[in-house]
Amino acid sequence: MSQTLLLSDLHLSKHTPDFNHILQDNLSKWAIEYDALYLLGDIFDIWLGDDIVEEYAANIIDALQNFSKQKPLYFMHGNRDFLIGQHFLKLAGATLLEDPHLTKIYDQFYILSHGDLLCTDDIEYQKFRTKTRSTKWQNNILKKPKWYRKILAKSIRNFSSIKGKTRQQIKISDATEIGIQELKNRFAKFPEADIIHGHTHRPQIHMETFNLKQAAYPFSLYVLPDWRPNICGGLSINEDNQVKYINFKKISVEKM
Ligand SMILES: [Mn+2]
Repeated sequence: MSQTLLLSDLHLSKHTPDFNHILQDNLSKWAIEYDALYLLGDIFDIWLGDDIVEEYAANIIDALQNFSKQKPLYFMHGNRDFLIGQHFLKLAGATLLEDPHLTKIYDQFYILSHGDLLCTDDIEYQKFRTKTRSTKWQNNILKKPKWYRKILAKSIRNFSSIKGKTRQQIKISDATEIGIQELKNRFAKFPEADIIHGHTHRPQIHMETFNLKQAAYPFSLYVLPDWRPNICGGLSINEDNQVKYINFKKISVEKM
């Protein structure tokens, strides 16, 4: 049966060799099993420019390139890897998607988003996001030396790390109904479109609860899982429009 795979929030780095191998090993299988792969942001824990590519990242790029030679690969920026640029995309063979992006997978419309846009209660973060997504700001940063950009990495991480945050601060890092309503309004011509996003690390399938006031149609909202020990997964959509969570990491008996 035809199926498509969507992943986000892998947060890969040189400190996650297990996850890196799971991705690399699976990519060659996925090229056979899936029609396409969507990477919806924060694939890397941090990305400071295409001119700073560590060995672990080069290996991942190779595996992505191998996939994209066989099947379409789509890529959307997250709040950690938004400095991924044209050089990376070309090497990986990935097509960049704007956030948000409306697409049709088999017979169903989906609005795809990383998800940080939806966290409208986090006003400080939204200001930071607007600033750091401007071409002018990015061009300026990419001219700075590596040591400078490594300092910047700290503030990028701080905005989305729950470490040292209060319960209230953690709460404002979730998608809000206002954010979801705004997203639906942007694609008002497609009221039946479902939403798929990541970022919040709160994997869940919301259905009836998101029958919003101004939405002409009920729709489903799928939150992608982040990768953590024993859960390295994503969402698959099959040609019958069935969406399901999948886990690529076999859970060993001892750890269950
Ligand atoms: Mn994120």
